[in-house]
This record gives sequence, C-alpha cells and structure tokens, in this order.
Amino acid sequence: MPGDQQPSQTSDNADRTYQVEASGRGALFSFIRSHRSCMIAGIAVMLSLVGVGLAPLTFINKERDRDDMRRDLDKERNRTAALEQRLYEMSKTPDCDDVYKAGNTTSGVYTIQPDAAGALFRVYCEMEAGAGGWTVLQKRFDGSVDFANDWETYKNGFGDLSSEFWLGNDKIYQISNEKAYLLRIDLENWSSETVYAEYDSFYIEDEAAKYRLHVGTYSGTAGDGGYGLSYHDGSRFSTHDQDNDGISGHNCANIWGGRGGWWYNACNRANLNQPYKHGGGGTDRHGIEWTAWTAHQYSIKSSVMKIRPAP
Ligand SMILES: [Ca+2]
Ligand SMILES: [Ca+2]
Repeated sequence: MPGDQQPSQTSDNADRTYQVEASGRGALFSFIRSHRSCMIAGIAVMLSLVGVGLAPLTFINKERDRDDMRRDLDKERNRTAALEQRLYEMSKTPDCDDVYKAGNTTSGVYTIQPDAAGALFRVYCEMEAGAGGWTVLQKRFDGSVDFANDWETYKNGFGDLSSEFWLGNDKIYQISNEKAYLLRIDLENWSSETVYAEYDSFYIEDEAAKYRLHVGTYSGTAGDGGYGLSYHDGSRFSTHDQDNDGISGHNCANIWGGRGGWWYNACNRANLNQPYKHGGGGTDRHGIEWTAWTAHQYSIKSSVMKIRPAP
C-alpha cells in the first residue's frame, strides 16, 4: 500500500541511510578490524623508525658523557699523583743538604730519611755557609776508632758520628742513589797541610752487588792520575771476611789493607780505612793512604769523605 508504503519508504530510506551510514561505519570498523594487525604493524614500524632515528642520538650523548667523565677522571688522577709526589718530597729528607736548606746551618748530627718509606737514621752534617750541607760518609783524625772490621760491621756502620766513624754501606747506598752526588775527600798530613780530591759523581750499588763503587771525573789538589779513587772505580767492597777484590789467590783486605774494609782492586792505591798510624810512618798496610799525594808508606793524619748533590 502506497499510504502504508510512504512511511515505510521513508523509514526504508532512513533505514537505508542508516544502513548506508551503518554500513559505512561498519565498513570502517570492519576495515579497521580486518587491517588491525597491519595498522598495528604500521604504527610499530613508525615508532621503531622514530626510535631508530633517536637511538643514535641517545648513544652519541652517552658516549660524550662518558668521554667527559674519562677526562675528568684523568684530571683527578693527575692531580692526586702530583699531590702524592709533593707529599713524598716534603716527607723525606734525603741528605744534609736538605737539612741545611730547611734552615739548619750549624754542623752536627741530624736525622735524615733518604727514602720516605724507609728508615730514619742519623748522620753527621758538615754545613758550609752559603754552599749547603755535606753528608759525611767517613771521618778519621785521631785513631780512636778501630777500622779493622768485618762485612756486617761495615754494612751497618761503626764508630761515633761526633768523632771517627764509617757511616755504613747500606746507608751510603741509600743516600747516594737518591740524587746525583759529588764526592769530596779532605786530607790533612802531620804538617797540617791540607788537600782535597773531588769526583763529579758518586754512588755505590747495593749489598747484592757488593756495594760496587762508581766515581766520576777527578778535580782537586790531592791528585789522582789513576792513583786516587779512580783506581778503585768499578771495584766491589771487600772486608777481611769477604773477598770481592780484583785479585785471585788472596784477600787484599787481609794483606795490603791491614784488615780495613775498602773497594779493593788489585789491591789499593788509595785506602782511607787501613789501621790508623800516628806520626806518618808505617807500611803500606797502615794508615790513611793516598798514593797520589804521599808515598805508599806515609800514613795521613786525617780524612773526611763527604757527598753533596751535584750542581
Ligand atoms: Ca781476592
Ligand atoms: Ca795499603
């Protein structure tokens, strides 16, 4: 019926519109539904592309931060090392020259510490006004101390730091290896004449190397010319109970050194540690001997061996 049809048509149209709309939405929904996985995948691809684009940036920033931190750490490490070095330098007093520079200008016995981690020990310092401090290794002037000692005694030192003494090979080794040193030997005969021998470098090796002697170029008034300490350069230390000299068959210390410890070669042209002899007489097994100045048989009255940092 047309009468009936109209509304129904209208309603039909509306329905159709609705249906069209519905079917349009339905199509969209069903499109979405059917392509949901594709879209998700697409979104995922887009996101991952963004991510891929950002990831290098994040990575670069992280690397830069790490580089900065490494640089900061290096700076801190260098600063710490410099502070530790300064503290080490301030903590140790390697020799009498440092004692002098610290304001102690009077000669006498002082405590030094050549190695900041090592032992403290006492030495005699001879202060020279305006020049610095000498660390004295050996001193003799009246024969009050016996120098005919064994290896262990020479190793540790003996005598009295305020009078005659041998500082000790271990101590001489420790000090002389801390800096570049020059050695000076002062000699005086029984007529109160004085001479000196200076060597522009000096150090000895450790006990394992038998305290091998190293001296540099000579200058002075005592003379050398192969008859002073230069003759003993490169020689090892020997005592009456330990033969490390340059001659086989006998121990120089026991024969030509009168039992004094020294850097015997084959055997000695200079030897400041032989038994003391008053008045200048004796044999070449006696007394303080410096052949370049006096004869083998002359016994010198006094000797001092001392070191100071090389200029
Ligand atoms: Ca020998
Ligand atoms: Ca001799």
